[in-house]
Amino acid sequence: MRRLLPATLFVAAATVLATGCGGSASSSSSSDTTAGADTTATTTTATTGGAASGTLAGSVGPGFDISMDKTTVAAGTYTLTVDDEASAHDFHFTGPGGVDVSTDVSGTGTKTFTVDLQAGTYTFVCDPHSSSMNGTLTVT
Ligand SMILES: [Cu+2]
Repeated sequence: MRRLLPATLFVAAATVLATGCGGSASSSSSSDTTAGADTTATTTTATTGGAASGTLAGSVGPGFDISMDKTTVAAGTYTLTVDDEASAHDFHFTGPGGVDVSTDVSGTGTKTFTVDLQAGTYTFVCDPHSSSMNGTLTVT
């Protein structure tokens, strides 16, 4: 009987140690839950950062007219289609981010450009008649 007593104490001590390990495992589970929350936050950020996109239509000529179909758009990537109907005018679009696209003054027809628009003010002009043939596009 006296020999069993120390053995029982040893088992009890081992059980306490095992429980201690179990406690550590629970802490790890808590960390996993936190990581899950981070993943959710990342997804939310990606949704918020999703840039707008769409189409813009510019027109110049045949008279001394130049225009764009929208005056304000959200930042994003747009397909700009320009209808140049005059051999005396061009449609020159410039602004933030190095955007600088243009049709030819002597040429006519439709030209398509892909432009990455940032918040700010973009300008479109007919270069030979920029003082009277111009307009702006506001990007928010
Ligand atoms: Cu012009």
